[in-house]
Amino acid sequence: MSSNKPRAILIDVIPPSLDKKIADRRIFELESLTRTYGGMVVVKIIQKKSIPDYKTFVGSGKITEIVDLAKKEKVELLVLNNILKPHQIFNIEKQVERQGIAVWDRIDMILKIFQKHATTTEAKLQIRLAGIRHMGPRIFRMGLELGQQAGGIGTRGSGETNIEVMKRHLAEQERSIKKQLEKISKTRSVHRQRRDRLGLKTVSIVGYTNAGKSSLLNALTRKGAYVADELFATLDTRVAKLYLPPSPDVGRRTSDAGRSILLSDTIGFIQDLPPQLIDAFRSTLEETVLADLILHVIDVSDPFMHEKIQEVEAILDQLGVREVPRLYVFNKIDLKKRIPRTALIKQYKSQSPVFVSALKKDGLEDLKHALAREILD
Ligand SMILES: Nc1nc2c(ncn2[C@@H]2O[C@H](COP(=O)(O)OP(=O)(O)OP(=O)(O)O)[C@@H](O)[C@H]2O)c(=O)[nH]1
Ligand SMILES: [Mg+2]
Repeated sequence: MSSNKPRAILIDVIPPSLDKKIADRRIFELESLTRTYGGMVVVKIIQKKSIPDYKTFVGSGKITEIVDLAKKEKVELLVLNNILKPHQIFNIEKQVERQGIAVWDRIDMILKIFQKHATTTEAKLQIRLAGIRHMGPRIFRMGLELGQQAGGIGTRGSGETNIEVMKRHLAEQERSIKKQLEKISKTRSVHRQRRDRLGLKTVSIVGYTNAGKSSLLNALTRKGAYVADELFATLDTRVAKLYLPPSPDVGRRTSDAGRSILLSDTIGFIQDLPPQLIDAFRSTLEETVLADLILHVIDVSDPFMHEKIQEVEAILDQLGVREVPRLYVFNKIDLKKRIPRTALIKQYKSQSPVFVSALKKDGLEDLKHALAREILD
């Protein structure tokens, strides 16, 4: 074995009645996440179960099987595609800790990728906050179990004291991180007020992760945002100025100066985006909430395009973005031979669909005109 990538077993617990196509998509997405993290997928296990097991989520028989396999395959990582209760992760961990195998659920996985990609102070703080909120209960639980064990051998109470200390420590950390985040958020709102005073309209680029949001920002503005075939390549918000040409049919109603807008790129969405993360990233996403227009970038070559559109809309809903008008941008048209433009235009009529390739810089003029029509003319 020449590779030193962590070897991983992926496990997805799904309801027995789940459509095969959807089940495939779920495990495929977990594979992409694992690859983005830098792991190597050794085995994928789909476990059909109508009700998750209280103790181990997966079920004790299956877990024993998986643990044996993990030892045989010398993996370092078990990744579950579900959101587990702290005690469930703890119970699985107990069975593999001697082998040095880590157990992550979907939130852990996403947090690890975020950690890897975070560059700004704000993103790093937001991830630490989400981590405390996610890991916190697990640590209490572990403390509790240790406390009970300790109690059994006559050192009653010491465990509980430890829990209290840990609780206090985490609560203090959480408070301090929140304070720092508030400060950054205030600075941002000062920036926003300044931009408001300039009278510039703002457009927020949103979309499923890997749809091509940063590519589009770069193609339109040469801003140099980080682009990668990875999930969650972008974690901060980037704002760039964009000049919109006057529409030929409207003529020059506004002055040249009045034809600039601000375009912002931000973190991508994913199905089941853990609420802890939405919460922690709320201030980054504020930019989106307060925009004049949402530019929703969609990968038209994605077989799950329609599902992903719905999932992005659901997250926008969670963020309280309901009234802001949408413009749907179907990207990556270079990847698909036959694009059902007419059908898409009909289905998403009120979102004024536009078709582009950020990579080939195709359709960008149409997009600029559509933007101008929506917010300037
Ligand atoms: N073929 C093709 N590839 C594209 C196009 N636009 C983006 N890509 C590729 O898609 C991948 C993701 O692009 P990004 O711009 O990083 O996507 P993003 O939506 O910002 O992704 P996150 O920040 O990770 O959520 C990269 O490999 C891009 O090169 C396009 O129009 N055509
Ligand atoms: Mg990006």
